[in-house]
Amino acid sequence: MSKPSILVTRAVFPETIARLEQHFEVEHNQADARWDKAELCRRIAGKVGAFTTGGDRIDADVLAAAPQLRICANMAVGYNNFDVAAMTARRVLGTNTPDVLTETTADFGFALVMAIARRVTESEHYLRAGQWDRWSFDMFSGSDIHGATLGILGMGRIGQGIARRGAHGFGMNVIYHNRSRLSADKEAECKARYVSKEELLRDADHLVLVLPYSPESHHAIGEKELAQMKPTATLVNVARGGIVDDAALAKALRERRIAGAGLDVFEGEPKVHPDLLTVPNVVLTPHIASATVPTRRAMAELAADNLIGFLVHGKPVNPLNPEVLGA
Ligand code: 8YV
Repeated sequence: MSKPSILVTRAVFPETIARLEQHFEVEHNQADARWDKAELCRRIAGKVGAFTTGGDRIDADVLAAAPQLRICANMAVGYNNFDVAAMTARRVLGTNTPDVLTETTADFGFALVMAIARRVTESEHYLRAGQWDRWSFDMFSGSDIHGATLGILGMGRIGQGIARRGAHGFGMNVIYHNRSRLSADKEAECKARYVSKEELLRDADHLVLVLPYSPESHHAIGEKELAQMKPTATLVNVARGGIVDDAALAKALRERRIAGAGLDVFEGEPKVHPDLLTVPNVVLTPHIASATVPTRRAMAELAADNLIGFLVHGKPVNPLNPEVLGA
């Protein structure tokens, strides 16, 4: 009997592909070519499963091109690239890779907090440009991390990881805002205090965004919110582009209405708003918060577990629309 066919849209670890090949005919984008929507539609036609990443938009058009499709397994915890309603209507299961990237992403969130607060990349550029010719009392003075108020917008797993690092590692005063309040136990573990969004914006010295992207969180940080922050505050986004209005942020940075920003995600990435590229008080990284070798391996393996679990054993590990599994 021939094996079911699946598509792997991006280059991933050869070991993961070898494992998938034990169960499936695998079409693998080994060259990591950039596929536009038409190419994705062409490649996904006839496949029963797809191993996707955050850059692959799975919408009604793609689904229409793949009538046999039963599962899209995202190698990411975020899944705003999936039109889940359209997938459910077509009885296509979506899965993601939660938990395995929590601590790595929280580490990186903290790396950006530190890099922007202590002006690490800005001062490095200065040194590399040969501009450092003497010590001066206020050269690249930043803001403190220890003892400062860490604000977290979106208090899921990654937000809690960042809170724990801030509270336990740096003695920060941690405040957060979230759709729902954490249990008392979790708040105690993170030493975090629930506040309104207004208080969060007003009081945070370092504000970290870790909320999922949805139409409700679109431009959760725009001109109005930036105006509520302290001029000495920093902003870090390790969640999704689109949560921040990048044009408004670039303007606020240029006008020094906030002190700095650390951004790993952008509206319309991999394109970056040109104004963000020209302001000095920003640290920009290309969506690498989960990029350590062990974590990327764990994400790839979990996406493969979901494909094998569902297509071979009828039991996915991380179903996003479990209603598809019934009947
Ligand atoms: C991925 C991410 O690198 O997990 C997520 O939601 O944003 C990142 O870890 C990216 O989405 C590729 O799939």
